[in-house]
Amino acid sequence: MPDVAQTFIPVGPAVTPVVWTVVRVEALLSAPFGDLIYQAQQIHRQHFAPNEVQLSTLLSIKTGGCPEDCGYCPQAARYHTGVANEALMSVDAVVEAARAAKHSGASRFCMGAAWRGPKQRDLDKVAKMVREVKALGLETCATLGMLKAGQAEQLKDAGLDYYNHNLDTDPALYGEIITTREQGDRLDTLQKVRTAGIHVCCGGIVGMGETRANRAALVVELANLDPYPESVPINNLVQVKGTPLHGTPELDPFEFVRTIAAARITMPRAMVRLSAGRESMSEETQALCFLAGANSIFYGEKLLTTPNPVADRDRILFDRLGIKPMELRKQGVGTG
Ligand code: SAM
Ligand code: DTB
Ligand code: SF4
Repeated sequence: MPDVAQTFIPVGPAVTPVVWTVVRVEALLSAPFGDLIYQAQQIHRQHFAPNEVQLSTLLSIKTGGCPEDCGYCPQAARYHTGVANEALMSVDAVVEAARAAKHSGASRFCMGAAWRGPKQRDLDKVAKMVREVKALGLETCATLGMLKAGQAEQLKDAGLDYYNHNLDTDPALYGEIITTREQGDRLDTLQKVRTAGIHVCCGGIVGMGETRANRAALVVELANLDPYPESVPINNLVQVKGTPLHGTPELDPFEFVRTIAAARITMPRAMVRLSAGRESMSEETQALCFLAGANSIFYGEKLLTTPNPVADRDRILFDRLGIKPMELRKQGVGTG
């Protein structure tokens, strides 16, 4: 296994670039579990306080009826999943939910919409939401699909800190999971987000029937973005009846933990988020994810449309593990 810890020379805000290869990351993923976790934990401690985890709360501001065909997603109109198609929420209702999230302890509020991309009229309303949520003293994040020219700048002006746009899977598998867009479209939007000066939140989903080599390829693609994303959500597929991926054999939890470790090692300064899939994950697996370098979670009883552990359950888990919620000032994005 390459001694990755030695290849990173932290030099202030930038890090000496390293080009990752699938062979190299597959070697990481295939290392003895203890060696991999030890290395990830060492790198984690070089860059972060070891027992702090950041809390993001999600809200689906526009649910269901999406024209895309993502094989994992309960919100695609073409699948019969029982998710009702709802209009874009009012600004007041979103701000109320953000206030409740802050009260419950979240530091970042992420607004998600089931769109291929936002229409201009809708984006104007989302910009108002961002402005008001930011004014509450929360970090803001939005995930609205593909952006057109000027839209990222509009969101930045409104105070958007992060834009979530996932690469989702190995580029070689992309066309088997989504046919209504190409991964290159995602890269275009990510570039627009970067150019507008918004932090990038970009990760993917595992547990979709992929191989270890596919997971390595996803991690490589994320880590070789220049610069790599500030936030990296690693989702375990939430299987929803009616979606094409329902019934996929479950991923070995240790493979999930390995993927987190590989993300931490290859993107040492990123916030690595243990994202979807916690509802059906044991506390022990979650603890291993934190040990492997995960330092962020989605917090609150719902993701977008599917369940997530209730806040009390997470508070108890944090107490048992001696983990504290990360304070906003340590997360690299000011609220001013
Ligand atoms: N429509 C926008 C888009 O696709 O970028 C924003 C919302 S979309 C629901 C955000 C992300 O949620 C997707 O990129 C995918 O990674 C994740 N996601 C969707 N369904 C999921 C599932 N069943 N399990 C895990 N992650 C899922
Ligand atoms: C991300 O990577 N995971 C979140 C967030 N970004 C938007 C979404 C998970 C969605 C899980 C399925 C659902 O609840 O609809
Ligand atoms: Fe639509 Fe996003 Fe779901 Fe794909 S993941 S179907 S784009 S809401």
